[in-house]
Amino acid sequence: MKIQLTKFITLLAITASLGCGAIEDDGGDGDGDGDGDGDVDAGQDPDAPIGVLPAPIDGDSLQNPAETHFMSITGVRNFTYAESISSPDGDAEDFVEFEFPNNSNPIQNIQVSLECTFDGDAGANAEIVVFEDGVINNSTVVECNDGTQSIQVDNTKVQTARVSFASAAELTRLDYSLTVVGFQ
Ligand SMILES: [Ca+2]
Ligand SMILES: [Ca+2]
Repeated sequence: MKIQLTKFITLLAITASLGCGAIEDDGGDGDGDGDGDGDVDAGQDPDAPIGVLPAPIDGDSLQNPAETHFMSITGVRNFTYAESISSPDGDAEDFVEFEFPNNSNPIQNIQVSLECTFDGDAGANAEIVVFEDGVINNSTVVECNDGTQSIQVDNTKVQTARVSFASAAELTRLDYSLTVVGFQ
């Protein structure tokens, strides 16, 4: 019994000294933040997305877009919408609606561009996809900073552009400017 007790006390002493050592090491980092976090922070330093601010939730959706533009050759010929999204936290996607007058030819050629500035994952990418009457049109994808793309839409339907991330490995914020030109 006495031997076992001695061993136990010795173990306690070792554990206590190890604990003290760990705390001293953390203090040596000079973080000032405190306990044990020093190790985790050191491991995530390369990420450095600690300063990335998630985009505020703005509550828009496919059914409730942020803006609606009625475009015509004599009225609104183009528009620009500047906003932000972030992933995986914050406002994940934005929606802007636009509509053209019906024409004898339902095919409407429009120009779309998406200017992007990312904060966070350097490899992140985002894109615009256009929904027509609420149905996704997979042939109308426009990626970030890819210049002005000409796409076809159906002017008998209502278009909704969705801006969302194609990929983001860590907390990343996108400040973008979406431009749609319906009539040159
Ligand atoms: Ca937004
Ligand atoms: Ca949104």
